[in-house]
Amino acid sequence: MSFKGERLQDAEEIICYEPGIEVVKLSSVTNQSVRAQVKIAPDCSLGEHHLRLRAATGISELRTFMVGTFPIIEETEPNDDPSKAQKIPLNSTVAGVIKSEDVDCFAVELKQGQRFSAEIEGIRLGRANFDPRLTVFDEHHAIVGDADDTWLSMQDPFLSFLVPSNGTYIVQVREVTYGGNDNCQYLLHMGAFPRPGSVYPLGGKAGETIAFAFFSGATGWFTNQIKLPAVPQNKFGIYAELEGLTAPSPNWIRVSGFANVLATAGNHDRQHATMTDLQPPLALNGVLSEKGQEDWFRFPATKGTVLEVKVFARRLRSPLDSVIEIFDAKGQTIASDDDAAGVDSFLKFTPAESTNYFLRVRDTLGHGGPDFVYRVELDGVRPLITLKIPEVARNDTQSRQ
Ligand SMILES: [Ca+2]
Ligand SMILES: [Ca+2]
Ligand SMILES: [Ca+2]
Repeated sequence: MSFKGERLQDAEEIICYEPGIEVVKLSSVTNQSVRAQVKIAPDCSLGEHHLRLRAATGISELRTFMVGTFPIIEETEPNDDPSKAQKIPLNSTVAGVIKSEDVDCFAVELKQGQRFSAEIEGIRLGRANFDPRLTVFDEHHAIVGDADDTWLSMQDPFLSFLVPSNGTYIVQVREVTYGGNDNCQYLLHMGAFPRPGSVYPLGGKAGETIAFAFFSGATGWFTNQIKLPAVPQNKFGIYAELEGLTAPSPNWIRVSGFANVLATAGNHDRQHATMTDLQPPLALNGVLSEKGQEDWFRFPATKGTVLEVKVFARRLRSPLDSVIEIFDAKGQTIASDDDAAGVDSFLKFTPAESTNYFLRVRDTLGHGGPDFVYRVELDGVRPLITLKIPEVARNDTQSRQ
């Protein structure tokens, strides 16, 4: 691990904010660079870890370090031309940089019918405003896969497909407009791992073990049993596992203090609404898997007790642009919303009677698909204090006026 910067000559310590990374020693400390030997524990949590360098005369801004499951291979230039592609074994992570007008090519040997996934972590490393693009070519220079941005990982692309025929494939990384600089660092994961774009349900009750179903075109749906943390969390990353391999980055869910209600098959009109007798707070979960689909739920509410109805879809990287409506027991609309929380919907209503109410969920443009997952939380109004610190930079949590 190396740190680069200014006035580092009296560095004394690396402060790690999460467990699992042990600093064995600091070496070759100069005023502009510090190298460290670190040991990562086998049970170290995957994903982003947060570090600071402490020197005798000050402390650095926060920096991030990603922990993954694959061995890291450094990119070697020249690799711009496919004929110079660097050979990479499957289930490896390449650490590279895209400089101005740079193109990086890697060669992988693939067998017909096997699953091949490639995923870039670029913008998510938080080093630069980097917009990577990922393209895979076969031996005849025909494009087999091409991705720029994704719902799950935003500007970072991934691909996952079943290999059409045996051969040497070229995996190409570049900046989408052929820009780049020394800070456009990336991790490129390549292998047979699963790369689901969506997970269902989008949350669960704190402390419970829940069956989460992951989906990608290359795997179909598959299920993992995952134990949720004991305390509610607004956004929690879960890593899909299939055939002993783990996805390189998480899918995002909610960990709540209340139970799930799952959509029942065919709940696409009021007569076939998914019915629950659970009183709120609760979470309604479903997938708008077909174009034009709408999902209906029936739930009880208490006269005069204000309810907040919050959709979590786009915030958790679902492509869904939700619209919700609340109907009373007679079928009259009493509240509706489209975009009160970004493109996610939010509304408050006060039940006039203690009776059953209906909720309808749909996509604003009638889109649908296996990744159009949603979660609607029905909760009472709770007192809340929010503290906001002006964001100076993504990785700077120190106060600065
Ligand atoms: Ca290159
Ligand atoms: Ca992109
Ligand atoms: Ca909306």
